[in-house]
Amino acid sequence: MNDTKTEIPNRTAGNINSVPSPALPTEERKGLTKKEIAADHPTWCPGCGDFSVLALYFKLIEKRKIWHEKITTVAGIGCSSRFPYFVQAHGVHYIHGRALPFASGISLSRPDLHVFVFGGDGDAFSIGGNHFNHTARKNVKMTYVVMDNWVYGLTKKQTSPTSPLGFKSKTDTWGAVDYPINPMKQAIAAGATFVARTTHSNPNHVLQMMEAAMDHDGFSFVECLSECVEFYEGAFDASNPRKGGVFNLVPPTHDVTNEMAAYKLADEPFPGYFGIFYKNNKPTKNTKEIAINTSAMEKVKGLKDHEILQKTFDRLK
Ligand SMILES: Cc1ncc(C[n+]2csc(CCOP(=O)(O)OP(=O)(O)O)c2C)c(N)n1
Ligand code: SF4
Ligand SMILES: [Mg+2]
Repeated sequence: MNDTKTEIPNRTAGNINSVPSPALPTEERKGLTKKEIAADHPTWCPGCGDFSVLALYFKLIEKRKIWHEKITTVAGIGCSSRFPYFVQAHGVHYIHGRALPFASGISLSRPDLHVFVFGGDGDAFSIGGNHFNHTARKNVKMTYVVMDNWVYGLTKKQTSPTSPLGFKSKTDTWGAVDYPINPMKQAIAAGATFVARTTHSNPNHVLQMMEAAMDHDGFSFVECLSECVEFYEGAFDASNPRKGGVFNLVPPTHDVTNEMAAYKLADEPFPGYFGIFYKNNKPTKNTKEIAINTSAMEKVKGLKDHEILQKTFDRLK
């Protein structure tokens, strides 16, 4: 058994690069270029909204000079969840709906990294619905961007939990009859400590929201409308001024710390508002676990790993 342990530095809020990488030199390094971050050519349909989200993720990494070893990109299954394939960095394309528990493990064991999770409305709110609620309430530090296209794209047009009433799909040929969920209300009610909404058709806004989400010390959730041009064309036209719609920013008078006000904002009919709806600074699960671990390690100070194991076995006798 290895008795030498690598100290994993803890990052709270702020600049990801401010914490030195365990095995790498700490001298000033150049930020990555898009060429160094882009991997495979995305296989999305031409015109898919997901391209915009990926391009802005690259921009975020470039702008904030984040190094490969400082981030990880996690996803479940779906068109949107192919995301990690297209990023030249550490990442995981995991099981459908299970991206958040996997990401929680990374976040809790490597608090010096920033964990980004990308996925679709089906992945987040159908099969992954419970994981969404529990990760939010635990306030595990990560950024979750849900690319909401109101449909299951990868499996070719089934009703999703965000499809509006009347939407005709392969599972609802006469039109959807089940009431859709409201992702913003759900995130606020579940206890997410940062809740924002944006749309692929406004790139500057997407970048702004991803940056603010990354800087938040806690579970940050961003709903990003991302049009599926193949199976739900025009779904978000009413939110796009270039298509005759309106893009309304969250009013400057809105108090982001007021949960009830955020909930009310989320209740506005489509296209609603875009921006940060809710934000608070509750301690994260990461911080709490570090405190527990530190106090537990204090009790076994000076012991070798096999002696700690032996002590544990002795206690079980
Ligand atoms: C356990 C399991 N059940 C069902 C599927 C089939 N499946 C793959 S992706 C998907 C839904 C994807 O929809 P969404 O998350 O909205 O992503 P999109 O393709 O729209 O980006 C389903 C049902 C699966 N891969 N695994
Ligand atoms: S099917 Fe829809 S969501 Fe999937 S890549 Fe094509 S346009 Fe995008
Ligand atoms: Mg979808």
